[in-house]
Amino acid sequence: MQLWFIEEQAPGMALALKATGTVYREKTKYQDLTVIETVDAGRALVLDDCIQTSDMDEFIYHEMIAHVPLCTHPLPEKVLVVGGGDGGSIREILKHDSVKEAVLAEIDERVIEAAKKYLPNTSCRLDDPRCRVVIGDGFLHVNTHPGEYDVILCDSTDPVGPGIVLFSEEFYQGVYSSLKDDGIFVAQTESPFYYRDLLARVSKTLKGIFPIVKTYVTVMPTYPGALWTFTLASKEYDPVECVRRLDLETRFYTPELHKASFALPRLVKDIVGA
Ligand code: AG3
Repeated sequence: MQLWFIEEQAPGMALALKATGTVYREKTKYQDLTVIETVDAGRALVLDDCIQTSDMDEFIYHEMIAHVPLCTHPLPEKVLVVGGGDGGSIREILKHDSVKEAVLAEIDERVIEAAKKYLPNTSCRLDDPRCRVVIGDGFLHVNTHPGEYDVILCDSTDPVGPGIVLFSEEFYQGVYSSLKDDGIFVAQTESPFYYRDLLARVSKTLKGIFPIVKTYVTVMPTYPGALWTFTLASKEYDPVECVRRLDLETRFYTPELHKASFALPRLVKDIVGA
């Protein structure tokens, strides 16, 4: 018998991963949470039928969401992750010695617990003394912590369910106020093929709030369309001009790739008006 996990990524496209079974499944207060064991991609975390991380490629996403802003900022000491309950972003952030505190504001405690138990490679730094976990609404958090953070990452799900508010102008205003005067924000902004309008809207909205807004791209084999975007918004430092060369242990990120990832395909330039 063959077992396949299939994510219907778009009405006419699906990604299938051959699986050996379901490791864990739970309906949390917010979403359907499943951990599967796959043949080629290792363990994968699936929320509401959407793959969030897999052992095969999570390092690409987490290194790119974390090291691009953290190597742009000259001295990141206090960092916030909104969402990101699997812990992958925290693991990367804590590779930076300058970071004194990494706060994780995750609304769904069950994601954290499941990741700790079933995705040890990703969640491995969640119990680090420099990491503080806040179970709660990231929207509320940024609106109640003015001027606190050097860097804020929005490591959200797709803009459906609990993640939808994290793509709103009101949230971005909160992020701006929660950053210090030279702070940097990065959000995962989905596939340019399947979330074209969202990417355009996020870029436009952030440009109305921050002086420097740039989109960068990477490849994510298990995500819809495989070409993935992040949007960086900065109060002072330009992510293409300022790239600190740190001795980080990475598998994907390099200082050269940092710069190169801002060289956009025409398709993406057209969407974000670059
Ligand atoms: N967050 C973005 C996942 C988007 C994937 N979408 C999908 N499979 N339809 C990832 C969280 C990792 N910390």
